[in-house]
Amino acid sequence: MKPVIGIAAQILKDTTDQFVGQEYIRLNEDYIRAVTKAGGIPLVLADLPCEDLKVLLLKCDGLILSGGWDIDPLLFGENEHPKLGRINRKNDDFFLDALHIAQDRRLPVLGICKGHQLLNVAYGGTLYQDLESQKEGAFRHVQTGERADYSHSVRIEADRWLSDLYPERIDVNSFHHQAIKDLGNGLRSAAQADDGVIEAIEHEKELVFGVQWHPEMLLSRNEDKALALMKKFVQCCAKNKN
Ligand SMILES: [Mn+2]
Repeated sequence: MKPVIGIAAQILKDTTDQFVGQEYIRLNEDYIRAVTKAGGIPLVLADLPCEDLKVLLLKCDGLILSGGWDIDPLLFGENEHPKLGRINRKNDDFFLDALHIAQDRRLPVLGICKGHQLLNVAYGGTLYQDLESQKEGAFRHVQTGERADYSHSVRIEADRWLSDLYPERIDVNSFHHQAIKDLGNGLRSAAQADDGVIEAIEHEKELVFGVQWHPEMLLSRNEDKALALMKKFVQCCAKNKN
């Protein structure tokens, strides 16, 4: 049977149409397509009371934390930097709840973009709240191109979860305002940009992985390459289930 992959979606306040202030559960369809093509069955998870979230995660074999806005700096012991972007604490707390349940169940977890940063914070790490002003020599990591355009390259580190999938250097997209500063406990870098920004992580012992780029958005450009990463995660969930 195919593994079921829970995908934690974002809570977003609408500011664009007639329902200003209305909150929406939003998940880019790319995630659904990517998990399906990688051989999994996606289950979209919304912000629910913990006991209900537990019931849904009992049906899951893995968890994906999706992309979204900035993370509340109080979660890593800092006050707001003047250039902190849009945050939604409720969303961060929901992601942390889902992660803690997945950890209790020893489910594999993949964080994408904000999800990758949230993993780092959950393991006690810190973030650059405004990468451009806080890290000297940082490239622009909020690209102006389309979602499947490449923005910068990353160097894949040896003996990591991505190293048997890709050559030493690959091009990726980049849509993040924040980035990992100090790594969380038990986490190590799996890929870095040339400005030193950590673009992928893995846990030393647990089945916990993160990527700062958006592989699901790259499906339309180079499906095999983008899918390799998703397939590896979905297969890890299938294997862990047995
Ligand atoms: Mn980047």
